[in-house]
Amino acid sequence: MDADLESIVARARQQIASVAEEAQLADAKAAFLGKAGALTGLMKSLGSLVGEAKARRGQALNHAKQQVEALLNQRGADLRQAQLEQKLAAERIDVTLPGRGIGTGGLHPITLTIARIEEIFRSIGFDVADGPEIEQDFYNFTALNMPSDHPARSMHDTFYVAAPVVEGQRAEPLVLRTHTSPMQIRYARRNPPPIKVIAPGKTYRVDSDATHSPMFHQFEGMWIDEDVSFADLKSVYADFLHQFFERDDIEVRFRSSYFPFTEPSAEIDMRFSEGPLRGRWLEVSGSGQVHPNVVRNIGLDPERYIGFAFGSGVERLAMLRYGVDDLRLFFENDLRFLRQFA
Ligand code: 2NM
Repeated sequence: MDADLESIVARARQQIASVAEEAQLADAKAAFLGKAGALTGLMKSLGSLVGEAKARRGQALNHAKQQVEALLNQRGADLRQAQLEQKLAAERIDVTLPGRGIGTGGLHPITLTIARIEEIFRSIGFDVADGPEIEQDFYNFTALNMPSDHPARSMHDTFYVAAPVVEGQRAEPLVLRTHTSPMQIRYARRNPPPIKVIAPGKTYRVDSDATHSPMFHQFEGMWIDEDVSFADLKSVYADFLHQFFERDDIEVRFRSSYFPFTEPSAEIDMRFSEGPLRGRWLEVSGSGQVHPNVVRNIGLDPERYIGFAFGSGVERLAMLRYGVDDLRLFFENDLRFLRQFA
């Protein structure tokens, strides 16, 4: 081959070998075979030759061109292969690695406690009611004999929720229920006596400190029939406490109190006669005889029907049962705490 062509092919070999990415190959191709390429220029000068010399030079040029094309193709193939191998290496999945494992979930201590409470009350013949957490004023307050000027109705104590606008009119504001009694009212209006029901669930009040959370859990109970008495309340609640704490050394006492929805009303206290809390009276529930106005509001005649109701805090009982000393532990979701109940 002619010396000038050999040196062009040698230059091409060098330049093509130094190309690191497929996209840059086009530049190398243009430098030798493009419009202004080194070989293209020489092709054009073929016209000035004739006969044998022209044929020989033509063959030599073609040969040089084929060599450059072969170099370009080979380098392109090499680069694509290298890229593929890099991608495969980067995306490789080692199927022999051990699996991540499936963790075992657990129920939250408050959920566990509510389940226990439901089980115990079902064993004493109570049904379990369910209902909305966003309530109408009627079910949360009015039906429960709480007059319009009752302090619990103030914005200070209750989370109000703007009701949707229907046909251009905004309905009465709704409230995040401040107790679970509205569920009992709903239940009692749908079911005939004897009414024997508990209503467990979340409740909301504007309150937040070391011993109060804006959301907490309650369970309220109600038993209404023609001859239900305070003696029944005391035996039901004492039975519940014995089953809940799984111990016999429990005393129960009633202390006079006031609630708008009961008359008379009483606090229920308990004390253990053994263990670290022995001898200390602990307040565990509010209670009372269901107020005649409330009996009327659920559609029954208070001259014929009578009963009792109580309301207790789930967190309070869970703390006593499990020995938890800070209410906030239930809401922080620290797994070190929660795993102890799993
Ligand atoms: C309490 C204390 C006393 C109560 C009353 C009613 C209902 F629906 F019958 F009116 N449910 N719960 C009640 C009574 C709740 O909580 C401290």
